[in-house]
Amino acid sequence: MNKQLQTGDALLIVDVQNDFCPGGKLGVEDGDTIVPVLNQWIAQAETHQLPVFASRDWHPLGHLSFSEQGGPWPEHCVQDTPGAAFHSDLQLPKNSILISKGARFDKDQYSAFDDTGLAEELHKRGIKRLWVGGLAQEVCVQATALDAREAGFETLLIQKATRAIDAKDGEQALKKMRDAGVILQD
Ligand code: VGL
Ligand code: ZN
Repeated sequence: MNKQLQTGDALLIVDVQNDFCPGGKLGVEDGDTIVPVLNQWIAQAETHQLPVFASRDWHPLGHLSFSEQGGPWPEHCVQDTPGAAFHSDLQLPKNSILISKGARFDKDQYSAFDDTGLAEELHKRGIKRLWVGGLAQEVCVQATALDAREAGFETLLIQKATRAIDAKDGEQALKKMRDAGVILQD
């Protein structure tokens, strides 16, 4: 399936955390079904000694994105809570590079590129192409993939490795990503 991985590629796994999986505070239907798929891609990345980047939504208590604070979402992914932990079946390599986001007091960060320095780090490592998967398809995955294109990376969305909160929004997100030059990989 993924023998396409080559030098200059990296895997970018977006927010595969308990709160975005069934039973979580902002659970995506079948969100956990992407975990075994991602594990196969992780194994391939390791075989080819390619870097694995993993972002996590990492909010302080009382974050402005929470409905109690007037934001759009129920409280989720609070720092150091079980809901903010990566899904326990996700086999992240020990040398994965973590990107924490959503800890700012002035704005939310849906994209793993939003004021995190990620684009610079990827350029520094000679990464040209990104394989993206994770949760949720129409929120942080979309924002991340669009920013990846903007930053000049060839970007592939692993469709079997992402799920949407809402099916219609997910479809719209796919269209937006495709229009921006993201390759939808099945
Ligand atoms: C996300 C909603 C709120 C995501 C993060 O990771 O897709 N969605 N915060
Ligand atoms: Zn969030």
